[in-house]
Amino acid sequence: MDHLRMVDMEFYGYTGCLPEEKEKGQTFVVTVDMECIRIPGAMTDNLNHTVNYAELYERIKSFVTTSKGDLIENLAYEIGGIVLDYSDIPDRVSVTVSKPQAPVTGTFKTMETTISRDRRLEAGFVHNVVLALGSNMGDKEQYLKDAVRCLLETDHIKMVKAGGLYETEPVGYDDQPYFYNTVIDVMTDLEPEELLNLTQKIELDLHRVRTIKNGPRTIDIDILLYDDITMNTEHLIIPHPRMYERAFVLYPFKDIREYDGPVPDDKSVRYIGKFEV
Ligand code: PH2
Ligand code: MG
Ligand code: MG
Repeated sequence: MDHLRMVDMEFYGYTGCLPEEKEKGQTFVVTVDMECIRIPGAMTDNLNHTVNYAELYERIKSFVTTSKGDLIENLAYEIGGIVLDYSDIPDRVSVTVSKPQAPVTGTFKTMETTISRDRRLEAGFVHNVVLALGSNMGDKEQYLKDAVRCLLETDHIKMVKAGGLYETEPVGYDDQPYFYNTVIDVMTDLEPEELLNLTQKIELDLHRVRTIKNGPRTIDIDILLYDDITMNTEHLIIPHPRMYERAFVLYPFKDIREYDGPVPDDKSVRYIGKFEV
């Protein structure tokens, strides 16, 4: 995860439950911690590919210095909304609001709250899913990337994390080229059957032709896990019934999830590098 933080910004504001707090005001200290998988500007060195903290600072300042609500929790929540509206880049934001001069008699350093907001959860992307991707025809890496792009373009899938990219020996049917495999951790608002319809549609769009079982394919997208459900219908078995036997699944899987179970010791799997989406 990449972070961009705006730390200990001091403002004079009027948030508070007591009338005197709303009238006289006091100092507020605000920290904003923005999180995303990869801040695009980290690679491109272009201000348009990140969050311009100078501009965002002005927005936060004008909000904090004019708000007259009761709770610092609500102030922090609203600042989180300002951040997520300002830029599409952060997936999550944590906002800490602190009142070092809160009207409380006694000794304390500060009174503070931290409120986190997650764009994916708020959009209803509440299901955690792991998908396996494989290709052994044409430009294999490009097919894997195209599959991810097609998934993201539907607006029903958000990336959480990608495993590494691996070159793997074919399993099941030998007389075919090596595969490229990876797995991705995503969040979705789709139900399992809807997700299957989507992955099958994308397979067809990417020229997959089903001929030989386990045979060559431009792209294969399999659902490995969906939350912690188990299901077994005509079309769909979750968890994927063979995932724990397959080195080409488990190697990239271990990159994204805790897994202590056995991994087939496999010289048939070669790490190629990061899977950059
Ligand atoms: N997929 C299969 C069958 N065999 N072998 C490798 N190495 N990688 C795959 O993705 C793969 C396979 C059926 O989907
Ligand atoms: Mg498969
Ligand atoms: Mg499949």
